[in-house]
Amino acid sequence: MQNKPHVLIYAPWYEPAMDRLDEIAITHHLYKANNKEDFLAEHGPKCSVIGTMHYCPAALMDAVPNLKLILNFGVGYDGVDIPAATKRGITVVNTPDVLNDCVADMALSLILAGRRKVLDADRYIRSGDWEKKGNFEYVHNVHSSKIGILGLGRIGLEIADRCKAFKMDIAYHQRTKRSELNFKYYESLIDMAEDCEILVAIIPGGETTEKIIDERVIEAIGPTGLLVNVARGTVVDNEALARCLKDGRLGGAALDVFPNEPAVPESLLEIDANLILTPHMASATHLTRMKMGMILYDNLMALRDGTPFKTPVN
Ligand code: NAP
Ligand code: 8YV
Repeated sequence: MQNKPHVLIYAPWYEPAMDRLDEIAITHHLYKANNKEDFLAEHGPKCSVIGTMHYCPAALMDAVPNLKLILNFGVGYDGVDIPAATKRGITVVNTPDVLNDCVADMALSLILAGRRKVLDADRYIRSGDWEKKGNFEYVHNVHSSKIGILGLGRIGLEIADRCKAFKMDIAYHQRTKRSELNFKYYESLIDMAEDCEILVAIIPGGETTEKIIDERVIEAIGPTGLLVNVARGTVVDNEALARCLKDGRLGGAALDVFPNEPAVPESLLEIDANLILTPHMASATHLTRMKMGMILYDNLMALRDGTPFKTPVN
């Protein structure tokens, strides 16, 4: 094949999908290099593409002077400097839609496990407490409970569909009302949090949503309520969350995402009940990760063939 583009892989993704890129491109794996500066200086100028996951600052773009395309493995691209890319004439593509079901499945897993305290109950048996102390505590319903979805976009809508099947009462908040849908819309997040027993966040990260779930919102969800975050770690004030869980102002939380992954705030790790932590795995099934990778493959083909990109975000 002629004119194989050179791709700088900043961070690796699902290996079977990443390996497919080698059919149509020459890949340079920066994350494997001992001396990243030397590696960038040697290979950066050859590359017209960067492959990454949610991260590409302007400085990295500048280290690849012939850059035309950024492949972002993920639908969220909050760590990619979009204005800098646009200014430099670089297209950024992401992987929307193919992960909606998977992420919604995970959100429901966390809602069900959090509400019914499945992990605490498992620990209750293993510690011998069932025999020592008798039956586990009573918990709150999933069915018939009121859920507020923060972000009724592609994934939020799939979560809503699943909540309907679980006979939940569904509301949502975002900046734009979706008049075509029958769910109750709240103009104010705090008002929705006050009315709901479960709040699930599925909005983009970045400056505009930073700590949008602050101490006031967390308190509004309340002592019998559950917060589920499958969005980005930055959308929650995690220190306030830890305080509210510790002193009982919030009933429980289930978090798939954290501000500085893979680090998890110490204040959360200290909490041993009513808190479920998962390592950013909502889209991490073989099939979904392959589909995400193949969207990037198709976009790379488009660059090679001079045809329109499949999923540009700028
Ligand atoms: P989407 O279709 O663009 O939906 C995002 C929704 O968030 C929109 O409906 C938008 O509505 C709302 N929103 C945006 N900014 C907001 C704000 N400041 N306040 C309130 N609502 C706001 O995106 P998606 O494909 O569903 O993905 C959503 C996000 O989920 C991604 O960006 C990513 O961060 C996260 N995610 C996480 C995982 C994981 O593994 N845990 C996997 C996939 C995605 P308005 O514009 O009307 O406000
Ligand atoms: C992935 C995600 O975990 O799509 C997103 O925005 O956060 C997830 O699907 C991912 O991109 C791999 O890090």
